[in-house]
Amino acid sequence: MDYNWAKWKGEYRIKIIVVGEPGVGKTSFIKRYVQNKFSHDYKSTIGVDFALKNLINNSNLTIMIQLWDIAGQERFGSMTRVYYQKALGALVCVDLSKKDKLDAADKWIADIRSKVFLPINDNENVSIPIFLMGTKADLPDLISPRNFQAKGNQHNLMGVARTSSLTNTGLNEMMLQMVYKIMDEYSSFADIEERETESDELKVDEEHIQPKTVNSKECCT
Ligand SMILES: Nc1nc2c(ncn2[C@@H]2O[C@H](COP(=O)(O)OP(=O)(O)O)[C@@H](O)[C@H]2O)c(=O)[nH]1
Ligand SMILES: [Mg+2]
Repeated sequence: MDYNWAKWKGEYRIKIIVVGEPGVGKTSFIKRYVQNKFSHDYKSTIGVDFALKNLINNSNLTIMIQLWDIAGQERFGSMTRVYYQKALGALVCVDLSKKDKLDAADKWIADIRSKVFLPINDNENVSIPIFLMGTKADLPDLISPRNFQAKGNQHNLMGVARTSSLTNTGLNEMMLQMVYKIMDEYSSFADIEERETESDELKVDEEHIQPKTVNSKECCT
């Protein structure tokens, strides 16, 4: 795929949430992609954590990816709304070496689609883009590419990718593809400058409130 990043200028931040059953390799993916490290030790994640990576960083354009790891909450099969808040994309992870676990993707996709929306105009919300991420492609006896793609089609997902964090296969291409599509369709939600303008408006409101407080103090001493 060809990418033409030059069509955007400015500073963008994209929150992407990473979900899926315990042990599928979510934390390993984030570690590999952001720090280029891999470990075989299984440590379940405690607490919501996120990692930042600059995908593009030149004088005209900065695209920062914020990858949110799950908080051990994956045990409950769904996540809190806070975790999903302001996400612009989701990676639903399934372990390619567990043929009977492909359907676990269904409930994660349903959970995301019931909890997070992008208001594209005054009366229309859309669900965020979702990628189906197959993990551990280095192992034998994998879910077939055909069945895997069929799962993506069944849910009308933005894309599917077969990856391995152990061998660092497919991760960069998957992220480029996903972020490019998010920028193409939803860059206004990722634009940091637009977001700062929003918070400036909030500050103005606070200033309106402050003088009242001062007045009331003056009145009563
Ligand atoms: N063979 C192989 N093992 C992996 C891969 N990614 C993760 N693992 C292993 O799978 C286990 C669970 O990984 P982890 O990232 O903690 O899963 P999480 O619970 O989804 O965060 C660990 O023992 C990892 O070393 C991979 O690409 N290939
Ligand atoms: Mg984890």
